[in-house]
Amino acid sequence: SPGAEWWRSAVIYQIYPRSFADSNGDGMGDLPGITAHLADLADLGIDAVWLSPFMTSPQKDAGYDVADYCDVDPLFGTLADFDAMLAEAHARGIRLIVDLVPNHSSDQHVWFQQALAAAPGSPERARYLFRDGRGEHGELPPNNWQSVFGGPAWTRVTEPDGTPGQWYLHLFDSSQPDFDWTNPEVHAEFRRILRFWLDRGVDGFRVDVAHGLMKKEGLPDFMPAEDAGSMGGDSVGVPYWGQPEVHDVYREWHGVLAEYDGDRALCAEAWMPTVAEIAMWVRSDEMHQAFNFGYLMTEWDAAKLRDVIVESLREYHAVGAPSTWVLSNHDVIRHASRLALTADSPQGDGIGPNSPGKPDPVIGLRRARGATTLMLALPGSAYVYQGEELGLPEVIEIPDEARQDPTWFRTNHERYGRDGCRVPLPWVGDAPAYGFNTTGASWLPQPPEWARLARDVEAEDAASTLSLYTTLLTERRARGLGTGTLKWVEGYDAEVVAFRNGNVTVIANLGSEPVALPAGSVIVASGPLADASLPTDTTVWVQTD
Ligand code: ISL
Repeated sequence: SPGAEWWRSAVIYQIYPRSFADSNGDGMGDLPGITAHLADLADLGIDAVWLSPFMTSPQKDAGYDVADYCDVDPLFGTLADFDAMLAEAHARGIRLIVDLVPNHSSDQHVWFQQALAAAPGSPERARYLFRDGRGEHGELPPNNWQSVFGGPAWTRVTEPDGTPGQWYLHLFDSSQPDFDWTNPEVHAEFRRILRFWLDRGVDGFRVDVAHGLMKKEGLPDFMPAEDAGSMGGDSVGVPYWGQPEVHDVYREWHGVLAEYDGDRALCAEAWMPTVAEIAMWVRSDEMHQAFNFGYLMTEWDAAKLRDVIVESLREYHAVGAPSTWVLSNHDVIRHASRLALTADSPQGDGIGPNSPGKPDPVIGLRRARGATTLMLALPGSAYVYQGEELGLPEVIEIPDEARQDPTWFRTNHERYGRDGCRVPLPWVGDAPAYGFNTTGASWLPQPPEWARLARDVEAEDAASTLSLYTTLLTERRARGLGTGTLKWVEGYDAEVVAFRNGNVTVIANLGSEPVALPAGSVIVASGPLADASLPTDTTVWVQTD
């Protein structure tokens, strides 16, 4: 597995702990469940794990609402379980990065509780963004910002004396108050949190909402997109995304990580509109990586894919970093469904009860396998979201009463939210809860197709998606594709993506006509090949020297 600056070419597997594996039968995945399956992840051939939040939390946003940053939520286990998991991962050569949520805490965090009990203008309030309301009696929110999950981004509190009082900012749910990152106390606290996990041995952090920590001074009203354009930039008008002061925070954290040996790394989660804006969080003295959402958001179209690959290599190269590649995560429609959707937002909350049509599962899976076979041949680092190695689709048929994502509630059921990509994994086709645990309990219901998509079933099938991922990861590592260089191959139709990386020629056929295979031996194909030709929606790796 990669050594120095391992993150430049690593394949990093995202574990969403509540849905991975449940050791105690309460229907919620946990840390001992992860430890028990690390051997399976080593067999799959990944280099590192990114673990979504497992810290103490009331779980209003599935753990992205942290009440204690330096402890494990009892749902998931204990700090001793964490240490055991980390030791087992390291023993197997798997690095571990953990999720850090610095934009906001839970409203149950002791600092927020202290802020509610303290007076306006107090140092306790100054750790968050409390403001007086507008209107004669302060009855209107301080500005017009909207929550990402829907509804206003401000909630009014009742003061300790019982009167209606100030408002606090929450870019997400009202249970997730935003910190004030102009306050040095907040900086000091997060340096302490970083060191707490670095001292335990983690290899780095995935930084949640990395583009949101700093807000424009004065918290001015948000200018509608039309006007923002006339100010000269895509996100220039958004006063809470991508403010330049955020760079200071990441320089500070880079310095903290640099005090530790072993190439600890920071990866930014920053949903900005262009690859260039995403890449701006990466610098040799700031973040090591940023998720390439430009690639994720690209539809199944050869010209658009070529363009985004060119743009990604250029923009990340310009900041001295490798590109990352990612197709799925816990916030977006699983790519085995998304790539068969026509005109929807890739974010899970983009589909709802009134969305047109349902993605075709056969086309979706074929394209997902083709897209992954393309992705894992690209130079740079790749992220794999738990379950995509089984070809799991988005689960759309979840009973309304079982849904848990705050988006579902905050939009009055107009958007389904992101539960459909978070359904607990199937490990055993013929077992209670498909082997997620032994009791059959599951925090979200699992659909019947989990029986044939279970890990043990796919492990026996050479044509399964699990077998495909295992071959791709083995060959990627053996051939050093992650540290290679991409060279475009000319001479194919516009609907074909073709490039070389080392001795591997990669051909993806997104057109409707079969494409002739180049001379050489086939290493791996995302689907069946017919008469030495590459069918629609299929990608192949051919050794051509
Ligand atoms: O800001 C956005 C769009 O411009 C959102 O896509 C936003 O960046 C994204 O929702 C952030 O997600 C992360 O933080 C959320 C949490 O619910 C997600 O699960 C997490 O990945 C709040 O902590």
